[in-house]
Amino acid sequence: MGNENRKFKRYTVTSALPYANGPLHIGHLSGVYVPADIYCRYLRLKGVDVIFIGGSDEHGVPITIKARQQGVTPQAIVDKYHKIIKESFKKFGISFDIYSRTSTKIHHETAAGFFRTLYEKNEFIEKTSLQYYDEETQHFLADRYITGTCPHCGYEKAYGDQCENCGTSLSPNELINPKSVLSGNAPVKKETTHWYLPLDKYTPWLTEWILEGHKNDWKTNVYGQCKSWINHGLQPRAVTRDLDWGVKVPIKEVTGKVLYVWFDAPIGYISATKEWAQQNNKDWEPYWKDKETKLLHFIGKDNIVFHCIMFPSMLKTEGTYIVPDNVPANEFLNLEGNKISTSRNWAVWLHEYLEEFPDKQDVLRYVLCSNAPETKDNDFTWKDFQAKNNNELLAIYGNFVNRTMVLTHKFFNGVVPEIGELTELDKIVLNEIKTFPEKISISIEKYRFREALNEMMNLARLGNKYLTDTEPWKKIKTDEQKVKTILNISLQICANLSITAKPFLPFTTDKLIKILNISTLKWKDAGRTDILSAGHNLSKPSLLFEKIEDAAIEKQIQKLLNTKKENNDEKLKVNPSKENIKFDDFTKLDIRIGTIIEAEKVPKTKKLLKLKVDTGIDKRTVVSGIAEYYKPEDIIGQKVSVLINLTPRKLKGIESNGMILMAENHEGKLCFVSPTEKFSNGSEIK
Ligand code: B3M
Ligand code: ZN
Repeated sequence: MGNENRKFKRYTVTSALPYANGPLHIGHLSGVYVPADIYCRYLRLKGVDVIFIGGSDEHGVPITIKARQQGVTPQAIVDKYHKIIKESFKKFGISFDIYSRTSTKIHHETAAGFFRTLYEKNEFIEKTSLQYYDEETQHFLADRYITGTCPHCGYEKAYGDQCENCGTSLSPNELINPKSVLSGNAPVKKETTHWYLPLDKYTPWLTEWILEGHKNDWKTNVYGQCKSWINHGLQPRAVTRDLDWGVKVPIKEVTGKVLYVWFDAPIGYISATKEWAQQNNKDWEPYWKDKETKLLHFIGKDNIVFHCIMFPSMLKTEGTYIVPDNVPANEFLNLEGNKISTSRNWAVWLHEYLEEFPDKQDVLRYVLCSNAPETKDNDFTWKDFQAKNNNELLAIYGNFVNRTMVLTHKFFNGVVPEIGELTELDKIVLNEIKTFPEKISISIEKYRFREALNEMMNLARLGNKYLTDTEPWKKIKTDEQKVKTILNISLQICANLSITAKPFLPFTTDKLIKILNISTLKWKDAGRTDILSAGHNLSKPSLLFEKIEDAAIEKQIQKLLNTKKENNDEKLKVNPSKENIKFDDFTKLDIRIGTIIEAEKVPKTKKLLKLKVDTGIDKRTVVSGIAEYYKPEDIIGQKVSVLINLTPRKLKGIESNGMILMAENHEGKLCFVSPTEKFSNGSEIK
């Protein structure tokens, strides 16, 4: 039941609401906002009724943590970044119909109202359970307030909601050695009551709707993730938290609890629509409730489960809403071979880009679209950025338009010449022009924006080649009539480009429209070869693109090299000493010399080895996160220090009895702590 060919009355297009806890970088643009913007601009050119929604996500733990780190209020954080983010979007031409924020009154009311409806329909499970609590700071530790070792990959800095190393979603209870982010202490458990959305209950519907209904029209990466979630068995998800920043839980006797950020944030799309409707004297409801509306969510891959499983389940359960027709999620964009990272400052920040390359928004839009991580993670490099500008935008698109304009001004005073008798080549080119709009449409409507962009450029390539083949600058001496035809046809291609390139390169096409001295055309005009009539006056030509010199690129590369160096210097710093402990505390540790007698990899993990260690007392199993540094076959017979009285714990289903002591250097590399002489197993370390 793919909906690709269905006609819809209107479109509601949402793009993920970025957390207002930092500025935007190229990864944001490439994964979500450039594709969504292309799509909406295209629909508008077609005259379709579309609303394009954006806004800042201003709740959630990342924001309160940042506020705490900086010693300011969460409100101060979101006010600051909402402004910066909104400004960046505007400068890059992301053409939202509304860019809202989730701290608005209308959002708090809408989200609370949504919760209340489900609550009153008895859709939630109310459950009291033991949850981690930081006694020192008196906080329950949900989501990012708690870190520990990932039970799946052994990564030691996994969060309570997700392991950023292996991407698995987690709950705080799954973390090994949990620690409070607030005090650094090991948490205790304390009773608390929360409301859960019973996702398990919706499994039959989700199976039918996604797994059967969208097998063919959803992207493979999106479909695959949904399938894996559903097949692994969905669990009830808590939709409330013990926090004070967020939308208050709208139940009378409840205090100190807010809605889970992933419950309120997607409702932000609805609140923003309401706000837009109020401002524009429209009715918001058809955009969310009419079956003739196509609802689309543009997001990054880390948001798939929330937009494909959780939010649709909420909408469906509420009962009056439509569910998304598609969720065209992208993979991630890397930068110069490394994962973009805010904490390591490994990013190209949009506000910084604009300082270096003012007026080159379209160049970045172009590069990010042509390189978009549509089916797999992709890489942004400055060299590629330069090459795409110089060899494609400038050499093909810019060069073609410029040659056409300059020649028309030179030979015909900037007046569109008449088309005369046609050669075979002219006929072929005229026919070919007609084929582009449909090719581009098909790709855009399938969310294949790279392909669509390439087709658009093929139109410029066609024009460029036509000029090169026909050489009007030579023919002018012998056959002026022919030159008139050639330039007329070339100008029609320029006019076509002002339509077909508009979704991708809005700033450039605005310039082009001015140069051609025409008003904005509609998508239905694309393909026409009589857009510009003979006798029409063109404006003065001006360059659409400029060459980007090596020096500008070197500067950017150097900036990244400096970041790399700073990160390494940072790592070289030795960690400060921990708090003093009593000697008695130390003597509680029973550390012995042992020998590794067996070693094997734990399947499906990157870091774990299952070891058998002779401790002198017994031969026991210890699971250790050293697989990245040691091969199993190389460490048989290795003398090690083992903490033997650590409470046994299960790692990947294997009971681990103790811990091998390792030294860790500034690069995070591990090595054994072994005796310098042959010491027998069971020797005590004191
Ligand atoms: N703020 C997560 C993110 O920025 C989240 C998206 C919300 S969309 C409703 O990755
Ligand atoms: Zn992990």
